[in-house]
Amino acid sequence: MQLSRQQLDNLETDGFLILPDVFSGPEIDRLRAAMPALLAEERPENTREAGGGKVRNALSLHRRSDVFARLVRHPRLVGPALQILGEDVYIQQAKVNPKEGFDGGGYEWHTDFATHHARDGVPRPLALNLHIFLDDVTEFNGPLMFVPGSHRREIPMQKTIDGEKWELWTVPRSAVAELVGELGLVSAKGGRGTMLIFGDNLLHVSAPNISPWPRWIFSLILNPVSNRATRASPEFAHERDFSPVRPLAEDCLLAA
Ligand SMILES: O=C(O)CCC(=O)C(=O)O
Repeated sequence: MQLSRQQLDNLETDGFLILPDVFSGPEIDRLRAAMPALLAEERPENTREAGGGKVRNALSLHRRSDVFARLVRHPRLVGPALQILGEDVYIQQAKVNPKEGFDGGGYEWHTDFATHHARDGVPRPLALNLHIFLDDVTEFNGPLMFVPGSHRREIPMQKTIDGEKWELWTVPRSAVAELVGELGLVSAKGGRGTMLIFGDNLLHVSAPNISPWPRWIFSLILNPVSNRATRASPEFAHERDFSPVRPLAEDCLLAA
């Protein structure tokens, strides 16, 4: 899959791009069918909500499941990333955030790069975060919210702890108020099968899911091989195989 000139311009201007109907119903069903067994595993790659509740992030899924091993090499994910970055990329992180109805926690205001830089030693904010919506994502069930154009600004950061023990560099609320006042806020909504792309420097947040509906998303972070991590973090937080990802065939999710 290749993005149009207009889509590339929108990504450049806003820092994110929402692409409806990229993955089909049967493809999403195939991914979701693998999840109950993965979520039932007691292992460090399944982080938990604060207080040890439900799974918050199910990480390293491409090393735990055949269907996710194929998904991270899917041409509809890898093609646009190669097009945008113009160089080889490796898999930095692959996860599902299963933000359950009533119980799914939120995420404080942050840019991904602050953590990638401070914790993992990634030199530059080039990584792309590619999401696939495994449920309809609405204003009710905890969508990500972006400050469009914030990826071009210098934003102050502070170190905090997310979930039970995850390091997350967040943005002081005074700086958030100023940026949102000036640039506004957009919530990333879309039907099941929507794909979302956003850059490492984009300011974002998501509220807890207090609706009755689940909001599961798959998230793949692809980073240029030339921009690889220089510090070793837990492998599920930042994968250590820096070999270039090569796309598989269009039908790779349903063929096997
Ligand atoms: O799953 C969410 O609601 C937030 C995810 C997020 O902030 C991220 O992928 O950087």
